[in-house]
Formats: sequence, structure tokens, C-alpha cells
Amino acid sequence: MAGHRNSERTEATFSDEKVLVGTGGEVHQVAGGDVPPLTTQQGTPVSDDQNSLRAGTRGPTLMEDQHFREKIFHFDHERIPERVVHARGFGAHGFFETYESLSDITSADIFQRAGEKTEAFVRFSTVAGNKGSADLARDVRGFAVKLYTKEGNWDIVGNNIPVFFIQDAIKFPDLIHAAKQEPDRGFPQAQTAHDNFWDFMSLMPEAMNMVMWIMSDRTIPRSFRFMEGFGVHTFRMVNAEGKSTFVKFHWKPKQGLQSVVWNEALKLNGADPDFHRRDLWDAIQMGDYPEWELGLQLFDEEFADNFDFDVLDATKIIPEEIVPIRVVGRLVLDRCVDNFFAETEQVAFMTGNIVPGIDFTNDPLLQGRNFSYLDTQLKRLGGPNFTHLPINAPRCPFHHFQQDGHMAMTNPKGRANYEPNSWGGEAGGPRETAKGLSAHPEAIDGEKGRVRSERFSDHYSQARQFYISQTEIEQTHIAAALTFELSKVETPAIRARVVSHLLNIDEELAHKVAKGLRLKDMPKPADAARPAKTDLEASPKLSIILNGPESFAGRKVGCLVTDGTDIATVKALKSALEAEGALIEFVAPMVGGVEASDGTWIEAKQKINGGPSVLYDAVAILPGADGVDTLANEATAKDFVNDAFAHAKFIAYSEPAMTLFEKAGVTADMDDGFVALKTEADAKSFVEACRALRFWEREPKVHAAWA
Ligand code: HDE
Repeated sequence: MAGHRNSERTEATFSDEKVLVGTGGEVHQVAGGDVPPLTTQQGTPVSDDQNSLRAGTRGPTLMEDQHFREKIFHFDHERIPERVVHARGFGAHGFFETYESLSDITSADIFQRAGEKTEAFVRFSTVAGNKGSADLARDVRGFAVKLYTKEGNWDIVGNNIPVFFIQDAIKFPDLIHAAKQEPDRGFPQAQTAHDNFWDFMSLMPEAMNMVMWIMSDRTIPRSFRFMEGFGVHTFRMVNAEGKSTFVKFHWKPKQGLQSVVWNEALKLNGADPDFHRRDLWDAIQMGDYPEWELGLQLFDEEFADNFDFDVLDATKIIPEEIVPIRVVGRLVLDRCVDNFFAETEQVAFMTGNIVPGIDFTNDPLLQGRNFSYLDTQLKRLGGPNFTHLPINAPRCPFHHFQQDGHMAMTNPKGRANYEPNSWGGEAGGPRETAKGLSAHPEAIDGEKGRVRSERFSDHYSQARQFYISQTEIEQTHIAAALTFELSKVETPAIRARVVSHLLNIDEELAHKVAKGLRLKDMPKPADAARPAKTDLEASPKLSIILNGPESFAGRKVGCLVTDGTDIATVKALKSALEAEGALIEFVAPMVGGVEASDGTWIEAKQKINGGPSVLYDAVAILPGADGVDTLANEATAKDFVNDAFAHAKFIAYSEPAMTLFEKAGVTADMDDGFVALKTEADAKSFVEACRALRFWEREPKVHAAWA
């Protein structure tokens, strides 16, 4: 007997669209009207996408079923190798706008005209985790920017931390091997809290400045929108006369800096492993476009020669207090990708992508990167024509004689595929131009050898400077992070070796960590190639807390509601938040929502167990007098309050919340981080308080045991 055929289907309706329901229960949309017919890759219309071609209802599938074969073949080849580092990432489109002409400093076309807009694509990432790892891993964030300028693509492939672990690219494979999963067991994933990582760190004193940065809250940003970006290396800008100026690139978020706390990060990874990508996606979809300003630190050879550290050493910064930042433009992200794979996954950043007017320096890390990035694209994208992919193709005209290869899509027309040639005019193809990329004619003279400059040998001074530039709260976080990570290290000798380096950075920090680890014997300070300078001044620009937004714009309050929630309080809070440019999200016992005091229906965004307080910057506990009883017996509601309290969040509340507070073991008079919402003015004061982002005064009380 014949199997299910189209003719046996009956018509039904689903979501207002015409559908066919087969006797097997499957639902199909029929082509017609605005719906295009389903086809194979060859364009052949498909009549049945539910059943493979069989010999009889229970017989084998036939080899001639080319539609099935094509579909499965393609599926089997959907994956490309993930990036060996920065595998997990999220991208968005936008533009760069030039504020002023920099023609005195660089001939780069992008910096010639004030008000000029250049298309941009940015990909943020974590470094160590695989593609499917969680967003809140303690890790450096990649901040890679592709600028589609009129003179070619310029990539600034940076991070959210201005220094790096190593001084020479030859150590990069070792660094990454040590950081990623251990090779025998294949774990831990997306974390540095394991023996191999700290073993390597403790044997690489040059990493100590970066160790301070990664143990700070910089590695647990609240969102991509609230972090800085850095080009890290020293580059050159060269003007039309050939004059070169050294430059370091900075991206400053207009939204201000913000991070989460570590316990929150741990919980966020469970509650929403996509927290960062969802945040960026939501902000852009809502029209709240994140912005960064491009800042330049410009300096000359004389400064470079006299600065305490070598400007070619990527483990060092130049404090902004010494070379101030000149803001020259802004980057706005205003469009999400249409397709994650086509754009975010296939985008190929390369440090080698520079444009006339920008040049490299001899930073050994940058030199190694210039080699690596082209190489990695071949592996990932499968051939030399990855620049033909729309996300990687320049937006300006391009003409060259490179041809053929896998998937070639834009082979040049015409007879000439070499030059010089004697085919005149158009037939002869493109020719070199005096305006093209030219290397700065730096005089180089040296003996060949596997050597490193003596000026690279101070490993502790800037680590110390970073530490002393932090607020007390941030210093505590660094000590707590080191204690956490080293407590996961199983080999006591490695723990002690790390402490021996900390002794060269800050004795008090070393003692705090040693105490946190219950280290029985304090090690001797590690041998230092050069002792740490103790006279470097603190650089307040290195603190996150001191560089907050002083605004709650772009942040989100989680508002716990039940039936009977007072509508006037909700309205006052909502309008105070809207006036600030902040968001409110309702969390309720059931996602369908609640009936407020006056019968208004409030739709919930989250059911309480899917909307823990870690998802929010501050919380409002506004249950109804009756509804609160159910909440008070609900473990997730108690966690909501407890976590908000422990993570130093501001907590707004209405009178009925007291019942829940009591069950959760907190009282509203504990500190000024609690704000009672009785009047409209209270809602405004709550939002004003939230501008500090966290009520840090509470933290030492709730986490006294951290360090
Ligand atoms: Fe990378 N890095 N890197 N890196 N890196 C890659 O290129 C490499 C370094 C950075 O969103 C790879 O396309 C070497 C510093 C970002 O697609 C690879 C060295 C900084 C991204 C590579 C470094 C970065 C990468 C892997 C030591 C900050 C993601 C996939 C010399 C300034 C870009 C890829 C994206 C990606 C090599 C060090 C930033 C293998 C050899 C320092 C943001 O080519």
C-alpha cells in the first residue's frame, strides 16, 4: 500500500496561516502568495520534505533520492573549525565617525575629514572557552574592529585589557595550551582556575602585570557595552610628509565601565550562558545603540626613548596621566547581524590589515600576530578566497591579479592577469600607485639572534602600579580572585610559587592571598630580574569603579511582582527608570503575569525561577500583601533577595516585601542600599542611588571571608 501522500493531507489553520496537516501529524506550509517554493540548492522545487524516497512504506531508502542526499551532505559539512582562541564571540555592525581631521599626524583616509562615516563591524569574544562556552567566564575579552575604509580594510584586533601575558609571539602556543582545557582530560572548559594555567603563569614573570589585570573585575564585564577596548601594541601613524608618530589605540565606552562580582558571574553562567550576547542584541534591537570613542595616545621617539619601559613591550601600558588621550572619533553599533554564521563566524580579522598612514612597530608580539592571522583564516575558512565573503570584502573598489583557488567568486575580467604587461588602457588592468601602502623607512641594524631587549626585563613595577591604582573594594576583588583560582589549583607548590611573585608586587596582597589559601609557610619572593619600582604613581584611570557612568542609563531593574502589587508604585518606578534611560523587567510567579491592585494586568518577562536577580543591575521587590505569602515560601524568591543583597545591589521595596525579607534573613534597615518606595519621589531617589551601580559599602560586611 502507498504511504502518506500530499493528496491525503487535510487543511487546517495555525497562527492564521494556511497549513496542511498530513495524516502523520506533520505541519507544512504550502508555497503560494508570499511564500516561495522550497527548492534544492540547484533550484529544483521540492514537493515533499518530510519523507525520504523509499521502496515501500517499510522498505530501504533509495540511493536516487538526490534531495535527501544533498540535504544530509550539506548538513554533515555545516561546521568550520572554531577559532583556536576567541572561539566564542558575538558581532554587530555599525559605523565610525571622524570628529576632526588628523592630516597633520596621518595620511589615513579615514582621518582626513571631520564628520566622515565609515562602515564598521565589531566582534567581541572570550579567549579560552570553546564556541559553546558561557559568556561570564573569567577571561580577557576580544574587541576586534574592522573598519571598511575608502583605502581598504583596517582591522584593530584588540582586547578589553591594554597589556598582554607575553612579550614574544613564540610563547603564544604555550600560553594558550596552558590556559585551555588540559590535554589529557579535556577540562576545565573556559576557565583559568586550574594547575596548568597557574603553573605556566608562575614560570613566566613577564605575565605578572597581566595577572593583576585578569584577576581584577575587568575579566567579568557586566556587558560588552560597558568595557574599554585597547589596540595593546604601539603602532605608528605616518603623515603625507612621511613623519611618523607612535600611537596606542583606546576605545572608551560612552556607557561607562561596569563589571559584575565573581559570585554573580558564577550564577549568571547557569542562569543565562548567553548573557553578554543577549545584552548586545537586545540593546541594538531596542535602538539603544552602544557607543565608544576612539582615543589616541600619541608620542614621539624622544618620549619612547625616555619612558621607564620599552614601548615595544606589550606587557606594559603608558598611563593616561602621562600621555593623555586625544579623542578623535566615535564608533556606534546600530545593526545586528542578519546571520550569525555568515557574519560573526566567518569574519576574518587580521592585524596585517592596515591602510596607508598606519604602520606597525617592531613589537615582537605584533610581528608574530601579523604572521598568524592570515594563516588561521586559511585553516578556518578553507581557502585563499575568504576575502570574497561579503563580511570580509572591502567596501572600496579593489583590483589585483590574484585569481582562482577554491570558491573563487570574483576573478578579474579581461586578458591581463599579470603585470607588468603591455596591454594598454583598461585591458592592461590596475597599476601601482604612489599613494599606496609604504613601510616607514625605519633604519634597522642588528645581529641575528634569539635575543630580547634588556628594557623588557622589569616585570613587577607596572603590576604594582595597577594594584595600587585600584579602590579598596577592587583590591579586595583581586585578592579574592587569586584566592579562588589558586584554591582550584591542586598542586600546593604552584600556589606558593604564585604567592612568591605577589610578594614582589604588593606584600599585603601576597599575605592576604596566602592567608586565604591557608598557606603554612610563606615562600621567599621570586627572584626578580629587576626589583619593582615603588615610586610609580597610581593611575586612577585604571580603576573601574572610579570610571563608572554616574548614570543608570542602559541598565535594567528586575521587579518582582505578584497579584495585588500596588500599581502606583510600579508606575512611579517605571517612569523614573524611563526618564533615566533604564529598563524595568517584571519577574512573577508565572510568566503569564499578575493582576495588580487596580486590576491592571502586568505581563511578566520571566518566571521567578528563570529570572534570578543576577540578571539585573538592581532589583525592586514589590509584591502584593496577599501574593507575598506564596513568594515567601519559594526558594527562588528568597534567592532573588539574598543574591541581590550579597551582590551589593540596590534594593527598592514596598511594605509587603518585609514578609519575604524576613524569610530571606535580611531587614530593610540593614543599610542605605535599601530604598522604600512610598512616594513618587522615592522612585526617583532610588534611580539616583542606582547611578553608583552598586552599594559597595555593603560588600565588606557580606564577604568578609573573601580575603
Ligand atoms: Fe590573537 N589570535 N593572537 N591576540 N586575537 C586570533 O585569529 C595570536 C593577541 C585577538 O573576533 C586568531 O582569526 C597570536 C593579542 C582577538 O575573530 C589567531 C598572538 C591580542 C581575536 C591569533 C595573539 C589578540 C584573536 C584565532 C601572540 C590583543 C579574535 C582566530 C602574538 C591585542 C578576532 C583568528 C575575532 C584571534 C593569534 C595575541 C586579540 C590564532 C599568535 C596580544 C580579539 O590568529
